[in-house]
Amino acid sequence: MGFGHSHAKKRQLVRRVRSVTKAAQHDLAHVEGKEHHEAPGHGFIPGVHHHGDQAGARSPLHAPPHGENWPPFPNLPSSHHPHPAHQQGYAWPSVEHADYSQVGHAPPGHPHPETFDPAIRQGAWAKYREAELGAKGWKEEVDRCLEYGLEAAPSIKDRTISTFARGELPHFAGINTFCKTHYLENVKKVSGYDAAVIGVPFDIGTTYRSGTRFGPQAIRRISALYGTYNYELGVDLRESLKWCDLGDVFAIANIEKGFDQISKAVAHVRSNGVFPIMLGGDHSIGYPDVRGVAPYIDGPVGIIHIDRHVDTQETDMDERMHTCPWFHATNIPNAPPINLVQLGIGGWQAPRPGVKVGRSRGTTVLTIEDIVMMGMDKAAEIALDVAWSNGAKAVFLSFDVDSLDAGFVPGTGWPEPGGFLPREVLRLLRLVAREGLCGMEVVEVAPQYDAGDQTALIGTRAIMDVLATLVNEGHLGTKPETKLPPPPYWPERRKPKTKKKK
Ligand SMILES: [Mn+2]
Repeated sequence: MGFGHSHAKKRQLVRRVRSVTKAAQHDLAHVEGKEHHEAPGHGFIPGVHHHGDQAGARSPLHAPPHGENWPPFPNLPSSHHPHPAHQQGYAWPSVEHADYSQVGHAPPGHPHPETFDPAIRQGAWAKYREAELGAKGWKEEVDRCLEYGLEAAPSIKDRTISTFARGELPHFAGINTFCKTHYLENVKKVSGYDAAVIGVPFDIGTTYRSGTRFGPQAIRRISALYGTYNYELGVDLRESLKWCDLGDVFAIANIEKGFDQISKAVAHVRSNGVFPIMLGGDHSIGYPDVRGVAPYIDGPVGIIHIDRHVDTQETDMDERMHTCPWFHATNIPNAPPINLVQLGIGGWQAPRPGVKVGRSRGTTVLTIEDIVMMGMDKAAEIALDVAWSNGAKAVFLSFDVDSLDAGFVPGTGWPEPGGFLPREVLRLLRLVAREGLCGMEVVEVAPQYDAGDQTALIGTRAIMDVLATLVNEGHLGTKPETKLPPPPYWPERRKPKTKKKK
């Protein structure tokens, strides 16, 4: 039955609609494509545009006009109803608008002129910032796509498109390097880049759910969703950063041999003066990652570790598992535990042996509640003060996706409720990256449990936001020049008195 009417009642309704006027009946018959007319030839012919066009000329098949209101939508924006000035199908010609592109310009009478002030609103700041970013990198990409991927078929109007997908577009096409950056097959050429992505498909350090060996694949796949430009951060990595994807480390299914392979790969990149970005992999890789970087830093290395778990015990189940990286990393001569700061710790997955190590070695631990109560900005300031204290010359960043609330990161080995919100941890990441980094890792993405790629997506986002910050703060790539005021909501850094010497 349905719709609250009996069948008989519904039939009456239909009849009433159909009998409004003769003209309406006629039009309805047209729409439904039914024979309905006494005049010979006045029938519906599929595929034939049978009513009047713009100029009023009528098809020979067409009988007299239907009245003043026919056709009903003469400017319908479709190729079915072409506009005389836009035969390709755009119904409305473009209109000349007043130009408000200069800083501080606002249309007269706008009720909130302060929304156009780049000094106080990120929305306005970013709009003007975009004009400063340039398009050289984009032009180079178009040239490369046309050279390697052939010019598009003649019917394609946009001549920047190639036949074979070789660049950012379409996002669903192409080979999944990280964010569609260059795959550098010959790693000996890495010195020509500012930053390099290293996949670390390793999960034999896991102590519950395995699966992080597929983390790099998952992060790369979902990274195809991203372009290189971020509105509110006012950066286009394509214009400001030379980066490449080195593919994956040949990870061995043995903890110690695996660590050796990872350290050698990371050391190769760092020793060439290139910023290494590791896609984990379980968190045991934190140790070989720092071991690959530290020898090339002329002084102490600080570690900023964002996680729900301290990961500072010596062994777990008799091996150096993913609960152990910072015990071993802080045994590296120039990675002292006094420079290790751990953010977001807490919950019911905290083996007590690691807590004891942190206590005796003097590491700095802030729980989620510490950070929520003091705010992200204050927590970041503490993290920077600790990591850069005592003459540290560089800082390594370790981001475990399980630092977020379990609801945001199902695709991980040890999800724990009560962690960061995405926007909290992204701000924290940007703030702790602002004084420069010597490398970073994103760990514990296990796509088998990832319902909609959202865990891999936050891993991707963490990398992108950190790279944007490093570029914007002048630590990596080329910082675009600017005439704008500093970005809103970016707190001034208060340096402690015991700050490193220049
Ligand atoms: Mn963790």
